[in-house]
Amino acid sequence: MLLNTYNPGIFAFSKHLHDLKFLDEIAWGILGVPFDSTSSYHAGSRLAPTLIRESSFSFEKYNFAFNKELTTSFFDLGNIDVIHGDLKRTSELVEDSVYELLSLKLKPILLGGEHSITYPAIKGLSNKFNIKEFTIIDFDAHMDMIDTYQGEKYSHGTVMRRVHDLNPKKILQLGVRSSSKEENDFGETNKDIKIFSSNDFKNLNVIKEELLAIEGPVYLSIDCDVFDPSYMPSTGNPVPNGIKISDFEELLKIIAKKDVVGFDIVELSSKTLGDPSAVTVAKIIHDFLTLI
Ligand SMILES: [Mn+2]
Repeated sequence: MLLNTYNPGIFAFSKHLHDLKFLDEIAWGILGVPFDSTSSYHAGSRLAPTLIRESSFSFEKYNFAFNKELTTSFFDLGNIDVIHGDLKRTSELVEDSVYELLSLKLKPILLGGEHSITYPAIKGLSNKFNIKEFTIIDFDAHMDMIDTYQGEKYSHGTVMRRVHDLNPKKILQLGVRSSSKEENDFGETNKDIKIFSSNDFKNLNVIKEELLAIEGPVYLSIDCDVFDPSYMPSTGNPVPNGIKISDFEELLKIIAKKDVVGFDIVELSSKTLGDPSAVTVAKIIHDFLTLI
């Protein structure tokens, strides 16, 4: 069997799996991770991969915002068969699945699920790439940098601290507007962490320059709570005063020119087909695949 997955539907415009064996270029592989067991407020992101895929069919192949058609090759491999309530075993499945994708010459796109899945995704990549050369770009309302959350080392609230333990070159956190004092102090004392708050988006050029200067492999993680709740109400831990979609699009144009080796979008929490938050997440994936 190809990966430990099942398929509840595919993302619009994805290629058929039987074309995989004819693939001679690098392409992208979509994996859903319907896991939300450590969610601390509005759980429900286990349904997000299905809602995102369903929403993806509302878009044209031509992407008006970027005057470009979606021509990137990608395959939707379905959902990882997660073990609800067991982050450790689910993380092992995510890490193994990401590594397996790489052996198929596919770069991972993970549809969360909660943010904790980013850590095993990056670990899976670190089996092939040198993690010390990685820049992690993390769009998030929260720092997720606390050492333990409710006594747990591994949780959606500690995920970027665990990623930091892996010693990437840099963690760039964009759109932050919520943290503990301990996390903020940790961010200020560690020079490999750089934070731009959502208020820093008033001067977007400074953030653009930071992104333009990135060299080496990039892992992009988008916690959809980075967006203002007016755009993205259906998320696990919404926080007022978030970033705008138009600002994000400007930054995505720069990020897409970098050597992005993996991408996840997490924390959509909804039960409603056609939820505008799910449509927005699907559009971000469509934009990413158009620009990359
Ligand atoms: Mn997060």
